[in-house]
Amino acid sequence: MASVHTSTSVITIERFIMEQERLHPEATGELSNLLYDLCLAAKIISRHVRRAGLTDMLCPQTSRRGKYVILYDPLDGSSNIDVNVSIGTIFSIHRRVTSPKSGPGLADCLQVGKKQVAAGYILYGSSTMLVYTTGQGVHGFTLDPTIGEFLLSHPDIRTPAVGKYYSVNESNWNRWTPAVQRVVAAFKNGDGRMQAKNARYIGSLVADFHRNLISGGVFLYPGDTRSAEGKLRLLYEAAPLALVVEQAGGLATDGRRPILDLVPKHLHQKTPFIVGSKTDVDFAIEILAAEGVPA
Ligand code: FDP
Repeated sequence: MASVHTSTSVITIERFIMEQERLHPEATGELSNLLYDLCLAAKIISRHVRRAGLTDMLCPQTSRRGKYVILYDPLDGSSNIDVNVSIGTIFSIHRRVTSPKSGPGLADCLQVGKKQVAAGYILYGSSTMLVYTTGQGVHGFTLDPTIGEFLLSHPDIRTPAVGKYYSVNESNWNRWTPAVQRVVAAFKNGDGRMQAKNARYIGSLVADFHRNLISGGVFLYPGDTRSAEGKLRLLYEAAPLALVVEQAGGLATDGRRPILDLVPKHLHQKTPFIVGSKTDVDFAIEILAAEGVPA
């Protein structure tokens, strides 16, 4: 992790971004400005989520010119809004490949995950947290509602190599391949070198991912007989969380290939997604490979 200058124990996200920018003399400040805008968006969405008044939220329709594109899922886990369960926002930032003098195009968005310049999420839970990476570790900030600032609360997050939890929607069991069933059964019951894990499934990707990132765990949304590619979207769900988890020492795969190596063909493309603690994801990859079938 790049070192951050601190003269006080409280570091706001604005100051953190500014200090990180200073470490890159070539920076124009455009990425920092985008991150500041994201913080503001996070505060606005958080306020709306807390008031459960989502009807008047604005989504800018105009595309501006600039060096970057941002892909985001503004409210992931939306089926949980009405029942007061944690939800989140996921974002992914790419450097544009088309000319910044013209408006952004599809080619700017359809880039392989490892080319992301920044990615992260905002979790609207018991507190609001913003967790992000620019490729130099993963840092978490908690919104202090009394002053309206995100404060650095989780510097340089590292995820445990072996997880306590497995997170999967087990109601899909009968639709999975035997290989996926073996993987989940091993997480559930233990299997030689794999100790049995505890189950935790909120059904809100950001919340499930965040818990596993901090406490250690593996989240799975494999393909099934209804949808071979599963449910989750590559560009604005799987890829940004894959960058975060890898920066924290974990792994993300579609069962055969690293998520960050997948070349997207469509904006809303889905992908099977297995993500979390390195040893657990490696274990899943090994079983799936041995059985020769995709997740
Ligand atoms: P939701 O449909 O509530 O928006 O991709 C969306 C998502 O939630 C994820 O946040 C969550 O992990 C997953 O779908 C839950 O899907 P299942 O209900 O099929 O388990």
